[in-house]
Amino acid sequence: MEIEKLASAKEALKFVKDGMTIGLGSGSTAEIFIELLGEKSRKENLNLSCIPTSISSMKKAKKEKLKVVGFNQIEKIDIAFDGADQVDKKKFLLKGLGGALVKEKIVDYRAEKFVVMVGENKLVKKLNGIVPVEVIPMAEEVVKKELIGLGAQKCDTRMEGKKRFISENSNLIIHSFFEKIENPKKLEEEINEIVGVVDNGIFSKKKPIVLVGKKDASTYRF
Ligand code: A5P
Repeated sequence: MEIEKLASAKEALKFVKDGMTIGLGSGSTAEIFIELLGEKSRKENLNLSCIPTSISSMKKAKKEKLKVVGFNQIEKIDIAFDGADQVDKKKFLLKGLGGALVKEKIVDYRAEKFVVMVGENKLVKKLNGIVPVEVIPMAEEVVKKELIGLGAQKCDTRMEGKKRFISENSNLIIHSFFEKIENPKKLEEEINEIVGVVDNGIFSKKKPIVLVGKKDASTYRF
């Protein structure tokens, strides 16, 4: 698994050019990428500005001595690099099992180029399974009912031990389970139309460049 992640992150590094503003995703693959980016930036003395999608990515970037910026300091995001939980044949994504989906979508959707780094184990024919949905806490139960109305077989509030998991935006995350997602675009929109939903883990509106790492450390792109 690690070999696959490392291979895709190494390949992603080839897209980095001096002067770029870079969106940094979240999760283990993104963290590997951030480490490699730090090394490259120091070695080649690059001038990069990085906008992270979670506190952990921000901490990692700072540890790597990368310049961390916010939206008020930049004109545009040249490129964003992120992992994913599933990628289907049309390059629709499921993301957010790390709980950072809202900030990830804010950054990834706005980037001029969006690069997704995954191992082969993340590839599926059709998206299926857990769709994380970030909700305003008071709407927790009503949103669950409406997700069931949209076809979810099950909805559980994400927990952290015995307590509800709280996102970095002070919201709850509902793990809604969809056995098969026939139309990711439609479902992404329908879920986001539910009043009380902040956003969900289906990423269908920005076509990424997908870099797939294999067990033998080779990569391919689609
Ligand atoms: C974080 O919220 C997620 O969207 C991650 O990008 C996703 O869970 C992939 O994580 P790994 O790179 O750790 O598999």
